[in-house]
Amino acid sequence: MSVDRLLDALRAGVGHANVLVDPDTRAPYEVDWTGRYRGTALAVVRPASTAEAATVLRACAAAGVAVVPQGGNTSLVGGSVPRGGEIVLSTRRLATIAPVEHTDAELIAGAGVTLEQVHDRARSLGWDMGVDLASRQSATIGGMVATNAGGQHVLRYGPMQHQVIGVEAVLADGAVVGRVPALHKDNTGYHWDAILSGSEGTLAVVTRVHLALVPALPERVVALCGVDDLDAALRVAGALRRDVDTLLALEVVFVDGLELVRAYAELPEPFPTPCTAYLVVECGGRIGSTERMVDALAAVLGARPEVRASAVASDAAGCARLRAYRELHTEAIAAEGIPHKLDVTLPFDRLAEFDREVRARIAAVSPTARTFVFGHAGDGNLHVNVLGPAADDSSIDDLVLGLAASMGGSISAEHGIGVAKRDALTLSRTATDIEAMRAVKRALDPRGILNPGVIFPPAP
Ligand code: 2HG
Ligand code: ZN
Repeated sequence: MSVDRLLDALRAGVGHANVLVDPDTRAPYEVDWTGRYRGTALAVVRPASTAEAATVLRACAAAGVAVVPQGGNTSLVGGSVPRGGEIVLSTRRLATIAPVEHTDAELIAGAGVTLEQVHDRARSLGWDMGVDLASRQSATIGGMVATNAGGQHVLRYGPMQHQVIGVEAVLADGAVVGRVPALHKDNTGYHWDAILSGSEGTLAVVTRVHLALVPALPERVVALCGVDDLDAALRVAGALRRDVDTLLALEVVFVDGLELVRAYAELPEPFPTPCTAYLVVECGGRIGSTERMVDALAAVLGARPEVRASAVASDAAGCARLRAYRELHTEAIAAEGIPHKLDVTLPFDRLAEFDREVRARIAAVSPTARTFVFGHAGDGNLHVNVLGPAADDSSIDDLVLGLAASMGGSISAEHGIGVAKRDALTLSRTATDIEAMRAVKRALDPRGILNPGVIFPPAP
């Protein structure tokens, strides 16, 4: 099929206005959030229903043209932008949120519904969504399932996969699989939500998701606590995990990142004397639980010799002010340049050693590089952001991922593999694992149409 015939078939499927070929209208879909990954698409196609998405995939399969599924385009590993010549299938018009009969503890969200829209709807029903991310205004539910997104509340509720009751998705040949609404217990063979979780658009395009909500915890308490190093932060975190049963998040930042955020957002110095590392702790509870949460936090923080200074807030504005020291890291770093973003997990007992070692090794090979480390202390997940090296220089990425793997860690805790880490996949998965994953890919997408180049290096 010629390109013109493909574009005609796509226009017939989704309407003329939803096939974007003009370079200016395509442009925002062709570059990732960090500016590090970009490519030219043949067109951007915006289906508004599962049936339209199936038509798009059937037409692309017939033409042998690759498809890059894209939701909110918040991937940090280059997994949602074209490499060159593909059709970008934007899920943004799959934007319906529907209730589930007989319960308000669940929702059915189109793939293009944003996380913030799910939060708002869930909260209006007296419930909440178990996943939260700084990119909540843009990140979409379909992409979050496909990447098994994590975020700040994994400690309490697990990653995106744990919030999913069922999915509906379109395979590369246009066949629709899965079941929405789904049943809570349905052990009838392979689970599409599990198969597609972490598939990063390489196996199918998620179109609708049946989500489980969590009970709303309207009262929040946030603490910021300064310590001497990551070892100390982890010891305090361990005590909080043991003794505070309302924990939602246990995050860590360091003084250099905190200073960057302070300059970026004009925030005050949190304590009279700066500390080397800071824990940001969030608790959530039902109405009437604030005092109990404050007391529980104060009891642990007051008893730990590692704590040099602490501040606790229980009003919304105060909580937001303390959270901002952590949450604004990504934005503040992006304002300085295009970062190399590495997202690793380490065994808890190697985290502090990794932090020391990674900074020293980066400084040794790239003395002008600026390294920022922050992350989800409760999950053993550190984000290493490096400013300085050219966007196409992968030596720092290789160094960080190699170090994490050599210390028993994973090269991706929550951001996925995308194109950024595909050459490092062998550091975290065995050759047998990778061949089995490739076999699944071949079975579901024999012509390799869906997101080629993501997760696996292109065939030589
Ligand atoms: C976070 O935890 C996100 O804030 C982004 O996963 C991390 O910018 C990053 O590297
Ligand atoms: Zn994160």
